[in-house]
Amino acid sequence: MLAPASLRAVHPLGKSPVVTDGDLKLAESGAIIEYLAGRYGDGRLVPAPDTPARRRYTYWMHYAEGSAMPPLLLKLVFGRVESAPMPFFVKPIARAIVSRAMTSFIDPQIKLHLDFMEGELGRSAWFAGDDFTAADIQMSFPLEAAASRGGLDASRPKLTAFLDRIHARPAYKKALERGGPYELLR
Ligand SMILES: N[C@@H](CCC(=O)N[C@@H](CS)C(=O)NCC(=O)O)C(=O)O
Repeated sequence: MLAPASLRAVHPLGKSPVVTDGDLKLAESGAIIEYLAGRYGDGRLVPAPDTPARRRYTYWMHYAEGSAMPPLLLKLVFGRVESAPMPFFVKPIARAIVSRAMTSFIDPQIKLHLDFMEGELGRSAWFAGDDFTAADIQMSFPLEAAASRGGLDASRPKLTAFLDRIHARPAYKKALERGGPYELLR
């Protein structure tokens, strides 16, 4: 599941996303989005400083990769253990560990976060408030991952409507046209 080694030529961690802009090489999705919004956003997509919307914006910008993503990544990695090559006598043990990790920690954590996010989107249309911001772009990724492997479905109408609205944005469609379709790992 690793990225191609060629990405290490761009950044030592060899992960995506990574952008170059002139001499600048920048990794880390949140840092990239904040850079693009600051450099090219012309005041759009970021709430004014020292406002409640800005505090929420900052919170969700960090929360996406700092809190929402880790259990979804654990789910992905633990989910692969069963199909990984291993001696046959180890398989039942590995399966038991995976099952225990999933039921006692990973799945409940994902549910906790989904419930929390669903509740927060009950407060306003977008994560930072009534206006779409760059934090919504950052939040769309863990929610895509949750829809793919974390059990996010129509039982959480605010979150699924959020993803629908993200997908309907002309800028999102344009990005897919340029970058090509993508599929998240399950
Ligand atoms: N926290 C980083 C995560 C970067 C990351 O792990 N990217 C994944 C794809 S979503 C990746 O490149 N995985 C392949 C690898 O680690 O080789 C960010 O938000 O940019």
